[in-house]
Amino acid sequence: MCALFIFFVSLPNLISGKKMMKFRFSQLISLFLIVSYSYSKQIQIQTRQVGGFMQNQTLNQSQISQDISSDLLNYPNNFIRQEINNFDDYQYVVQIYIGQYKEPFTFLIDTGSNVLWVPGSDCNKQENHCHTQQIYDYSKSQTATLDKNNKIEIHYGQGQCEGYLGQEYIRINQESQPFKAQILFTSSDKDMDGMQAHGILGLSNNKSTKNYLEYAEEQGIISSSIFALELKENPNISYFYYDDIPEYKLEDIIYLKTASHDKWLIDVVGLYMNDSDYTDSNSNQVLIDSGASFMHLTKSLYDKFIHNYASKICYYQYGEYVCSCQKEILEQNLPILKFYTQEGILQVSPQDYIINKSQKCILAIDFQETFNFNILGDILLRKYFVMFDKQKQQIGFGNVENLLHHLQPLSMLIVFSIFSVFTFILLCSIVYKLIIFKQSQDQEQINQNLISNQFQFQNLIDLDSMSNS
Ligand SMILES: *[C@@H]1O[C@H](CO)[C@@H](O)[C@H](O)[C@H]1NC(C)=O
Ligand SMILES: *[C@@H]1O[C@H](CO)[C@@H](O)[C@H](O)[C@H]1NC(C)=O
Ligand SMILES: *[C@@H]1O[C@H](CO)[C@@H](O)[C@H](O)[C@H]1NC(C)=O
Ligand SMILES: *[C@@H]1O[C@H](CO)[C@@H](O)[C@H](O)[C@H]1NC(C)=O
Ligand SMILES: *[C@@H]1O[C@H](CO)[C@@H](O)[C@H](O)[C@H]1NC(C)=O
Ligand SMILES: CC(=O)N[C@H]1CO[C@H](CO)[C@@H](O)[C@@H]1O
Repeated sequence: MCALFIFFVSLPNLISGKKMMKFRFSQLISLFLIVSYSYSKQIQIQTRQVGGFMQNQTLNQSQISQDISSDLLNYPNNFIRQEINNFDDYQYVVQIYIGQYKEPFTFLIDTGSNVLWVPGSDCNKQENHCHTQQIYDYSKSQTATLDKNNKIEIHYGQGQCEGYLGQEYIRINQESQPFKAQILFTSSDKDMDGMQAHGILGLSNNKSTKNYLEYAEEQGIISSSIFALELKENPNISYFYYDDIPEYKLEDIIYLKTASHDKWLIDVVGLYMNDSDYTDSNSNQVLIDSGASFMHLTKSLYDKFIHNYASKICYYQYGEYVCSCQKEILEQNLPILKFYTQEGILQVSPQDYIINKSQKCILAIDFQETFNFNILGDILLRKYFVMFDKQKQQIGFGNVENLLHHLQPLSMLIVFSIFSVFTFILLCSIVYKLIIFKQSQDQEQINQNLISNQFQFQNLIDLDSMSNS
């Protein structure tokens, strides 16, 4: 850009004189070379920085892990991140320790619900059905408290459970200090048999209930209740970040205000499938829900998606759409879903929403008729580093590469418009200068004529005077 600008600034001088032109032109070329050289140098430096950053993130990961474990030994309270267990890219699960004997339990990370629950003592009863044999027997704990009069039922998109709210000591990590948090000890559950965890870890944005990180913060175990998810596809490792999220993860993150005080909802200003506008004023919000494996669109949007795109290369079988497995066919026939927010575009491409399940490529997009917003589950979360900040009521989306990549059309547009303005100015100045040049040439011609006329006139006068004398 700089080079272009200098080019334009020097141009008017360039055209103004023939003699000047030769001199200026060589000067200009060398200037242009210098500028473009330094510009390319700058780009090189930039990419090197990005490269270094990448190395930190990937190659030196082992070192970072070492740092964390040594941190754990030296400062038992200073946690950074925890590995997440990924079950077939369907369920993301972490381990938490309950009670004075640090009994380990696994929990599905769910930003879509607000209760932490574990199967309780009553699951032992014959008449009760629980999805797992492993229970937390609160009746043997000296620290657990619960209110048997307060029976609670929770309904999820799929499945439900019921039990009693209580309190018990828990630890985020085996080495962490214990803190007391609210837990639902279930007595039975239904349609939970596919769940690969003992319980669910509710991490919604509900203002009227505290999640376990807020309890930990309140009791001084961690300094902040902010958490972040970095979900990956198998075999890549997924991470759960909390307390102290590394600075480098927060570079280039965009923050979106939550649109609700009880859910991780964000406003979308537009929804596009490739370049077609599917913005729907009846569903202009999206829920960021790690408890959902798929994407659950509102029925009307889902119907349009199936009718206009998926039906061409996918067929319905046993409750799901089975699609072609060929990458080219998928990319040619299916659109990129683009959710435009105030700060950037969140997008999901066919390669993200067509997933391999036991040798079949199935459509990981579904519909729901309960809510008037779209639910974006792990399909979206796998694309971005997502930070949840309940205190500031905002969600951060990181993954520089993706966001920059997606915003590129916009920056290209800006560059293009600046370029066209400059080209316009250039053309104008060329035309203007040509006119001036022409005019001055004409003027010169006139002057010359005038001089020769004068000369002739002089001669005439001389002749006159000669004839007079
Ligand atoms: C990444 O590397 C740069 C230098 O290569 C260093 O200054 C920075 O602290 C590193 N960041 C992390 C998080 O390790
Ligand atoms: C938020 O929590 C309160 C108290 O537990 C509950 O009554 C309410 O239904 C929750 N809201 C949502 C949206 O889950
Ligand atoms: C995940 O792993 C696959 C292959 O194992 C690799 O191709 C891909 O780039 C990885 N993705 C990320 C985000 O690291
Ligand atoms: C799914 O897996 C099969 C082999 O297991 C592979 O050939 C195909 O490319 C995969 N498809 C997608 C969309 O990942
Ligand atoms: C969507 O756009 C991609 C390129 O961005 C293109 O390859 C694909 O064919 C388009 N899909 C449809 C259904 O138009
Ligand atoms: C590949 C790489 O960058 N490795 C570095 C990881 O960090 C250690 C200690 O800071 C360096 O010595 C390695 O060169």
